[in-house]
This record gives sequence, C-alpha cells and structure tokens, in this order.
Amino acid sequence: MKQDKTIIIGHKNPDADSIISAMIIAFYSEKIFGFKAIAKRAGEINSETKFILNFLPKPTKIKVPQLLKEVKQEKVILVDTTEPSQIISGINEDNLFAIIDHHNLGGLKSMSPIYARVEPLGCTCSIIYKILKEKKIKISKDAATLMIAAIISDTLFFNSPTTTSEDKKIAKELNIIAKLDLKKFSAEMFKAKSNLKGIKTEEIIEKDYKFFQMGKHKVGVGIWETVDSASIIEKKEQIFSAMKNKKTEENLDHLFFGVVDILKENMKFFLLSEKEENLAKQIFKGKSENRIMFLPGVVSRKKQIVPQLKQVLS
Ligand SMILES: [Mn+2]
Repeated sequence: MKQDKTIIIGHKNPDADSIISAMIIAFYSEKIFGFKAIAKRAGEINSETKFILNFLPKPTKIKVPQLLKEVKQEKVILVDTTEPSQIISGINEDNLFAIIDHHNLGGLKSMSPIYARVEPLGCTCSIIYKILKEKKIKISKDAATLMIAAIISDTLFFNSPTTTSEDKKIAKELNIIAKLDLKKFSAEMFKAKSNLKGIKTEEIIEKDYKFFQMGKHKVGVGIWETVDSASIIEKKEQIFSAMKNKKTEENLDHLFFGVVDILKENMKFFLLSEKEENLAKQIFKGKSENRIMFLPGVVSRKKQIVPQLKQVLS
C-alpha cells in the first residue's frame, strides 16, 4: 500500500516556534514516527525567524519549510496550534494524524485516534525536546540551536508568564549541545524582531495576528514584540487606520493590537473604538489615553489577553 505523504505544519502568521517545530519534527520524523514527513509553513517567515535561520552555519541538514496554501490529500502533523481558525484549509477530521502543541485545545476533531501531545509549557519545541529525549534520539548542534531559539522567542527569554521551570531546564540542557551565549543571542534575536525596515503598517498588525471566535464575537488580536516600542507608537495614526480597515474587511466585532516591550515587560494596548475601550477597561481596570492603554507586566496574548477576553465575551 502506498504511504500517504505526511506534512508537518503550524499556524498562519507563523512565528519562530511554528516554523522550527515543523523543521525539527521533519528532521527526526523517521525516528519519531517511523516514516519521512515534510515540513511546511502556513505563511511568510518573520524577521526574527530569518535571523535564527541565517545564524545556523551553512550548509545545514535541517530544511527550511516551503509555503503551503492548502492541504490536498496529505496526512497532517499539526504543531503549535489546534485552533481551526488559525490553520490552512484542507486540514480535517480525515487527514489529521498528530498534534503537538502548548495552547488550549481549540476544537479540532479527528475520525481516527490520533497521536497527541499537548502540555502547558512555554514552547512547542520544549515538548519536542521531551519527545526526542524519551525516544533517546541524539540531538544535533543545529537542532539544539534552533530549539533554544524557539524557546527564547516564545518565552521572551524566560520573562513571559508562559515560561515554566521545565522550559528553563530544557534550554539549559539544549545549550550543552548548542553552546550559545544566550544573553547575546537573545538580544540579537530581539533586535532582528524589532526591525521595521521594509515593513508596511498593515504588516505590523498582521505579522503576529490571531483570530478567535469567542461566543458570537469575531475577535482579532495582533501583537508586535519589540525592544523599541517608541518606533511603533510613532506610527499610531497609521496603525489605527490600518486596524479600522482590517476590522471592516474581516467583519470583526473587536480588533485589538498590543505593542509588547520585551525588555521593560509591558504592553501598549491599542483600542480601536469605544467598544474595545470599554472591554479593556472592564478587564484590566486601566486608564487609556487617546485609545492606548498602558498595561505594565502584560506581555502574553495567550495568558494575559485571550482568556480574559473569552471570559467576558463567551
Ligand atoms: Mn509556540
């Protein structure tokens, strides 16, 4: 019997974790699953991930995923999400083969029993590390470097409230192989992430944007993580106007945009209209000035924004 082609893919607007998780699973797929699977991506590679991929010495055996717009007949290993609204079309009950994720279960179904590994860790790559360790798979230096980078990216160098002690321990163990100066490496990653060169205003909102169905409400939350929040605040007029367009085009009930200052650990939360402003006031009890609310200590959409919005809206 012909083995169906199997792909590994993460969410739309892929971040470093989504791309790297797919790359690592593909690289070790024969050892993990017993067959070859191919890494794909559900969107453009962002500037932080580009920096990480360029950092690897060339040539490397770990392949960069190609863009995939729709799944046809392939079997799918889904990484870094289980949210139906955040995956490309064609992934369904019939072809879902496995999920590896660290988010809340988003509502996917499957016809057959699937391989599922979901843990409340700071990064999908932390879970992948545990899988590799359990299967006694030897991790290469390039793979270790990539996985550390994903962990630093998702946990904001262990500062996000999503970080667990396990993530820190895993990064330490990986760095025995990768031998990176983590402080320097993370500073360079975040600098690359903050670079606005060639980035249109629309992209600032959309690069790390997620859509959620919350009860009857269609809600979008864009996040921009940066070490230079002033460079974004400067563009607030253009950002609000781009938000307005997006909200209309996608027929959203609420659209939020948060600028996360990675170093100062705070968020400037853009509230498009009175509707968003009232919701934010209800949840965060904060004051807003010209529709921007300052939220000290808030850096995580997953832990500090989305559950709170869901609670009020669902
Ligand atoms: Mn992730």
